Amino acid sequence: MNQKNASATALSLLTLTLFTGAQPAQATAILDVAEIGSYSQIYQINVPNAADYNGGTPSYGVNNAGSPIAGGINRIGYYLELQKAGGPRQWVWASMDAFTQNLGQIGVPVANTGAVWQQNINNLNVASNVGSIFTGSGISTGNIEFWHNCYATDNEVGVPGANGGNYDFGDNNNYTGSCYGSMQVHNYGAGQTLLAWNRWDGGGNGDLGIGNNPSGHPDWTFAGNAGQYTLKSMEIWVQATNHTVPEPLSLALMGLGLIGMGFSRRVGAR
Ligand SMILES: [Ca+2]
Ligand SMILES: [Ca+2]
Ligand SMILES: [Ca+2]
Ligand SMILES: [Ca+2]
Repeated sequence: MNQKNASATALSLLTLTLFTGAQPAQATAILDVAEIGSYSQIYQINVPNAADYNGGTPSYGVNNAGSPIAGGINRIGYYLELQKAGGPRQWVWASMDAFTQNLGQIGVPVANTGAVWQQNINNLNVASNVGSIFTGSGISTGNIEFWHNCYATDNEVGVPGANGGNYDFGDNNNYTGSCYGSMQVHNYGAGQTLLAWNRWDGGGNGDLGIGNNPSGHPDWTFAGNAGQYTLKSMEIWVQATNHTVPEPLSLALMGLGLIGMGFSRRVGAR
């Protein structure tokens, strides 16, 4: 499948939503994230309750990692959308300057991807509908903890403010093998985990959350709560270096035009 243009998809989703009058349960980053128009989708995955990948490829619903981004990758964005039965739909978006040009190494960091990212990230943009999330753009205090290993609480790489006594935004991945697994994006300056999905290499129910875990370890380690969500979708998007940014006005006009066409057709059919 080719990479989908976010704007075109957004229009069809918007049109569909307006005509059916119903917000889809799963909104996707296209409807939630203002900057998504200049990004292309690389991955989507419905997070399973439990996983033990052991280097195998996760069951992505969308996987465009085989289609290279002409001219290179400028930015990478992670989006997590969660909902419990009867609860509010919650989402968070965290985009950052590209930390790799390898699309195969921006998804779930299972062993066969060779991806281990334990580092700061630059120019973090954060958007969310969760009130406790510190949002903003160009944030200079982002970091990621992506690995397939087991890990310990000590602050191995000296992330400012991290607690050596619990699992948070500064931990130690000094173990080998496909054991537990961590996929976490943080804003250490705000003392905040933005999104976390852990234990996809450990078997047993995964750890999944937006923001800091209010009880237990802040980065959701050992929460084992993935089964509590009826909606749990992660999306990963990239912005090409030579991207174009669609103008909001023209997008809106195109949307109105489409709606107008549908409306007159219905009127004419009377
Ligand atoms: Ca720690
Ligand atoms: Ca951590
Ligand atoms: Ca280490
Ligand atoms: Ca494993």
